[in-house]
Amino acid sequence: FKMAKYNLVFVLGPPGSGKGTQCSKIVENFGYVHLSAGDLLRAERNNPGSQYGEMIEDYIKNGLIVPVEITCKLLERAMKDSGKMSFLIDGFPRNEDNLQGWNKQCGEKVNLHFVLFFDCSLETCTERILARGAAGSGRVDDNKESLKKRFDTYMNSTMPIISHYESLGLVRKLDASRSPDEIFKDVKELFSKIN
Ligand code: UP5
Ligand code: MG
Repeated sequence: FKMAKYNLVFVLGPPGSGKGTQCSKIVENFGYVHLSAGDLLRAERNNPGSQYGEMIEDYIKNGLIVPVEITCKLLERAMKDSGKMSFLIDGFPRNEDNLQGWNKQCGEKVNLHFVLFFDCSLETCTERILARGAAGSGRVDDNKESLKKRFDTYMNSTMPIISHYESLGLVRKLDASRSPDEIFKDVKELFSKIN
């Protein structure tokens, strides 16, 4: 007897590289469920019943990574509640704590197809995010000061996780500085090859 495993793709890349944008397109075309760890944390922060609201707000404003126990619990719950089996996990795992916690809590229950890595210069990402902030995104971290901290965290904590998956041969790297449609052409090819 073998338990059915969740099908998984992790989606990583710097802030503003287009993870959310491409995930929406993948959902439309390939029927995956999109779970953005950041979106789940923001929803939890806005949940008046949550004991973690203030803490999450603080971490996000400072571009710091929330302890994995919280993020993992939110992801696991969303996976269960969806009733589905195939997921894009966007913006996670972002550091060693995330990776260890995830492997311990969920590693056995999932089949990781690959890690989709959106490679994009920090200059391009900055332009996109500051434009989004100026247009009224409402995100507390779409400002110059928070963005600098988000980039620091990305360089110091998330890049090593991407290297880790690279050494396992699991990274699919795409040039994310192009237009959304151009990027999606390559994304489509990768997903067409699954199964
Ligand atoms: N845009 C998108 N693609 C474009 C393209 N090809 N050309 C031109 N413009 C493009 O896109 C960003 C903006 O760029 C949008 O305006 C879009 O229209 C435009 P988006 O698709 O939103 O990019 P994305 O990579 O998703 O950017 P996001 O800002 O969401 O990235 P982050 O990784 O910073 O945000 P996330 O929500 O994942 O995390 C936020 C914070 O939550 C983290 O800093 C951290 O504090 C916390 N967090 C954790 O603690 N743990 C986690 O596991 C996850 C998050
Ligand atoms: Mg996003």
